[in-house]
Amino acid sequence: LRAPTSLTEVLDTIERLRPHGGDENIRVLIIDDQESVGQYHEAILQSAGMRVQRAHNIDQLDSVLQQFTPEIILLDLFLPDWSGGEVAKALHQQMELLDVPIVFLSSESDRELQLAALRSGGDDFLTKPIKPDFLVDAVRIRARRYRELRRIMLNDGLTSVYNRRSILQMLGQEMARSQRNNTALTVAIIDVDHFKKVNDTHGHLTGDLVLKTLTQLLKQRLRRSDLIGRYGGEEFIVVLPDASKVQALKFLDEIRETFADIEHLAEQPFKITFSGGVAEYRMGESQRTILERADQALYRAKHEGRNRLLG
Ligand code: GH3
Ligand code: MG
Ligand code: MG
Ligand code: MG
Repeated sequence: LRAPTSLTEVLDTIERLRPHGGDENIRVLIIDDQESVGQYHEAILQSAGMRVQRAHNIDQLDSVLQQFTPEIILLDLFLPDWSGGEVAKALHQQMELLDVPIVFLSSESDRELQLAALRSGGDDFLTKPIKPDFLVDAVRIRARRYRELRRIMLNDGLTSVYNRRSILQMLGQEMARSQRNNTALTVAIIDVDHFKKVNDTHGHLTGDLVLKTLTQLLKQRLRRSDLIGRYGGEEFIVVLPDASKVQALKFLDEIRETFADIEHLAEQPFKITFSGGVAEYRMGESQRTILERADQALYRAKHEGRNRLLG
């Protein structure tokens, strides 16, 4: 194994790698029992602008994964208490890491043993020692592809908010968290009023733009921890952790007013509104129940004249 290089060599490497990175903050997890090796790889990847966390044993791995979601994992094959293959299998069994690329980084040069490791669930095999710029490129290419696929998988194609499947999954996670920490959680269903008329009068492309404007406004105005997803057609789910029903109604009502004032561009500019139903999570209730309650509130909001939020 190549020992950590001289300072000049490290600085040279940093200089060479700088032009590419810095902007994308790729999250890399390095699992290697040898701390110095992990540190060396970390220094290389950090100098290319990546965010790196290291684990040198199984306890560290557990605690790192509790607060860090890697976009690629570099995994040593030879570890004192566990084999890299077993670790790869265990990692891929976790929901969050189901499809994260796992790249073995090992001095093993025997092709048969490399293949055996890959069969256990790794995606690729790189051999140590590895050239710094090769390591950076190998990591960057795979992590970018993972990030892109994940974006397509989780987001709605038109509005870029979460799609139905992912917002529902996240709602489930937030409900569990709320229950665990005994904190408030409120869910809203928002539905554009008389949206069919926009399509009929101004065309579908204009309708699409209205949906994009609405989601952009929601993204701008809501807090970072709030989650927005497309439930269906012109219906959106907003998940507001740590917000009571009263607080959520207040946030969303300001957004409702702003939206109602927007002049949408078309041959004949027009205004449009939305209605919403809000429900605060009751400990232990099912996802289906809370969504039903929000939907019933939405139904009342429509019934009572639209352009309003009820809970
Ligand atoms: P209400 O106030 O009762 O909600 O009336 P509405 O017209 O908004 O509701 P309705 O469910 O009758 O119509 C929803 C329309 O949304 C019908 C559908 O064509 C349109 N729609 C659904 N998804 C899209 C989309 O992605 N783009 C566009 N332009 N229209 C969409
Ligand atoms: Mg090792
Ligand atoms: Mg609707
Ligand atoms: Mg509607």
